[in-house]
Amino acid sequence: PTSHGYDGHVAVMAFPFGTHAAPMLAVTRRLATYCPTTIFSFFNTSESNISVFSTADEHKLVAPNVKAYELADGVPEGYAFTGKPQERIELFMKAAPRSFREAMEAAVSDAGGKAVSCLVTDAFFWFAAEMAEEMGVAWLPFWTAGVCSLSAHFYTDYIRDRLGSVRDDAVGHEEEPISCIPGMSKIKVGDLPEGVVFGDTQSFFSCMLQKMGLALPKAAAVLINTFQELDPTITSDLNSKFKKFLTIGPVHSMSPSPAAADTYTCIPWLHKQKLASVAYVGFGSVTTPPPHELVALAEALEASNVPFIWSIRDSAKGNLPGGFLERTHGSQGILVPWAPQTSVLAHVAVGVFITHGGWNSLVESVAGGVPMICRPFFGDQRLNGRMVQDVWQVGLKLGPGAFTKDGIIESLDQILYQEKGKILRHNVRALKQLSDIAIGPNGSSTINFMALSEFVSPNP
Ligand code: U2F
Ligand code: KMP
Repeated sequence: PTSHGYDGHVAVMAFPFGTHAAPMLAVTRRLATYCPTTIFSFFNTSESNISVFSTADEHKLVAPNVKAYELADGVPEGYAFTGKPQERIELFMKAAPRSFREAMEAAVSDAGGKAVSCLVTDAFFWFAAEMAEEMGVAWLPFWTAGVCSLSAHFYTDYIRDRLGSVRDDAVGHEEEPISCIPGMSKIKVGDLPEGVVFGDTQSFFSCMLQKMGLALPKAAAVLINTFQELDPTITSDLNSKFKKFLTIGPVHSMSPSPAAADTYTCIPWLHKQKLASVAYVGFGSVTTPPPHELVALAEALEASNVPFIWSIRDSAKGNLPGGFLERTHGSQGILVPWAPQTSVLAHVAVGVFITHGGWNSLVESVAGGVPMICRPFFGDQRLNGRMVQDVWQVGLKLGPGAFTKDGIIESLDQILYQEKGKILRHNVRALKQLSDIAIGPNGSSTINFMALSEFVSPNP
């Protein structure tokens, strides 16, 4: 887009790891249709751009007023990876303030000199608060997970003060409740993201989240992929801490992207299954469970004879028990390297979701009315699993975390065949209704989306 006829230029800054860029692009798509006279420059690494733009988006032109820009990944030339965790994230983040500034110059020049008028960024980019201030524009950070984890990061210093003795080592304190924060009475110390009070509180990642918590009150508005009725207490508390707090989710239904390709024919397979009978299994984009847990899960599925769709990377299949693929694939279930997850979870044949509890998966499961079995791994996932089991009561959380064959057999039985499952299904369907209302006409997420479009467009 050139400057002619356009009255604003929004720089959208995506985080290119985990499932952050996809919901960010979804929000950008919808905003661009609401604000047709505003230019949207979408900054993301080329690797992440390839995965988030569908093949339908020819030349990455999703709308005439949206353009994707390639951002440096921050890996120095000839760099030898040491293999430490989060190495790519650290390299990316260290280079990010500069990479974004450089890419933004190119976008401004492409836009015929139209200066950036607003920064919509992943909330991880705490440094964007300062950038926006220097540029004299609004900063709109987007938290791609839920309010519970956002609250944990916002209150990190406070929690550390209150739980002083627990610092660095939660052993023996895992079961202590976090009663000092509004809406978090069911949360236990051991559920917090690592780096808040236990684990490495000084790691690059923990510092990033802590700085984010301190920067958010400077934002013109904080955006989040949830609906306010899901956690009214935490939402209203954060609402009182931020200038504006806009719940604009579930993003995948509020701002739907072109339908994902069903390359491995999951949907036709589901059409042949009974109502609420299928287990869908998937652990998001970052994690694969360790080999012994994959074995436990495979054995449990086989022993319980539950029909399944398992989204599993080809590289992990080698860890499945001998003969499992031959005995089950195509008959009892299907194993696919990638599933059209939102459509799978929306299908009436799916009765349970075995998940790591990543936030996108969680809201997609709620929107599909599907109860969950959560096996959390890191970050916000333990908090999400706790909320699923003890607050919303829409699923079970495996404790103390790991999969065991008997644990999965028992959970599948409870959810698919026992009274417990009926209650969980009833509860998750009630949440689904609230979510549908939130994204409907005059719903809370719809109203908040309108407020957001007024921030980004000078003449809505
Ligand atoms: C990080 O999330 P993850 O990528 O690990 O997990 P999710 O938030 O659950 O997102 C996975 C997405 O990938 C999609 C699925 C979700 O939108 O529909 N997907 C698919 O379409 N097909 C497949 O076969 C498998 C997945 C992080 F790890 C979490 O802790 C955070 O909560 C999250 C958000 O910040 O980011
Ligand atoms: C890699 C990632 C993510 C991560 C850790 C990784 C990621 C993510 C989070 C996260 C951390 C704390 C929270 C919520 C999320 O951690 O994408 O409260 O969102 O090693 O890609």
